[in-house]
Amino acid sequence: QEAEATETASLKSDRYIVVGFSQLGAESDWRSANTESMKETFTTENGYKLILEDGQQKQVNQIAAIRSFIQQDVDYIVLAPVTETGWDTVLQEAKDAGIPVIIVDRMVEVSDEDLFTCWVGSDFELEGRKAAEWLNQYASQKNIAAEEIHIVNIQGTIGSSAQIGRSRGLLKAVNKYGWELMAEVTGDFTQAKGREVMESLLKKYDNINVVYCENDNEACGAIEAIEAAGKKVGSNITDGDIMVISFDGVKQQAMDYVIEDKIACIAECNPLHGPRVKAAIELLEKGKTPDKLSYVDEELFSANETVKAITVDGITYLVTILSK
Ligand code: GYE
Repeated sequence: QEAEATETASLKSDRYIVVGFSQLGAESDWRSANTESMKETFTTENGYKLILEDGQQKQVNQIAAIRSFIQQDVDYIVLAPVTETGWDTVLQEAKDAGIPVIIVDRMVEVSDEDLFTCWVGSDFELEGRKAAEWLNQYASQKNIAAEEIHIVNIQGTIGSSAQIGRSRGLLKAVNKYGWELMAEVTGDFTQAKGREVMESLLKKYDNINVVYCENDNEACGAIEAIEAAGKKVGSNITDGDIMVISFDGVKQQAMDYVIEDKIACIAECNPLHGPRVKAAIELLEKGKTPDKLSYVDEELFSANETVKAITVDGITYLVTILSK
């Protein structure tokens, strides 16, 4: 550790800005793209030294990483938190050490908002509401009654902002439109777990016709399970098809599935936060205050031309129709 501290000190004397990044893991294509974006942005050519720690889905590992960043006296700590709660103590330690903390992607739920400097990420509940509203529009265009819609939700990592927001977005629509939500089971945002969970859901329920997957990796896994069970993924949900709805729009296979109509709709989630975090650091370096919360604008992708636009809270979003 002393060696680390000396190394950091010498880097500082070289006038690099040292950024300690606690990434939560490597569960999905979204996550890989997010890590890549940080690595590409915080290069020595750009005047940075990035110390990257992979938390492997465990908050204890992330807390240990933050503590080691504090010991190394980094200039900034960037945290992509696995879940929302449980950060107060370690963020207080960073604050006491005078190190600004930038939260990225998922959010933290803390007793005092001053425990972090700013946050960049997505409005996950809005993503969920947009995806659910796409389904509502689709059903009304096709004259499909609410009672005919039987949904299972393959959730993300329980307690993560992306899961909480997307599940809430769906639940609001279920309550509003009267669809049947048969099950909510976590798929941990991975393809393997998505497949496994879908396999068991198909054994348990024979009338599932919509699968709401909280990311693309789970969606790809669910599609494998559906096809292995001899069922068809598609949009004719009153005719035996199972419709897949998903989030991210990062994984190439998922985008291909959209074009093949195997994924009906993807609510985009943008992982390219490196430049956004850098912009915040640049402001802080100049003694300015970045916005406390910065949300990224995101689209809906579909190859199905039934729904051209949706409206949530009075705001209309055009659907980006990917051509076949
Ligand atoms: O949607 C999922 C990833 O927190 C927004 O985490 C992120 C989510 C993303 O594993 O693919």
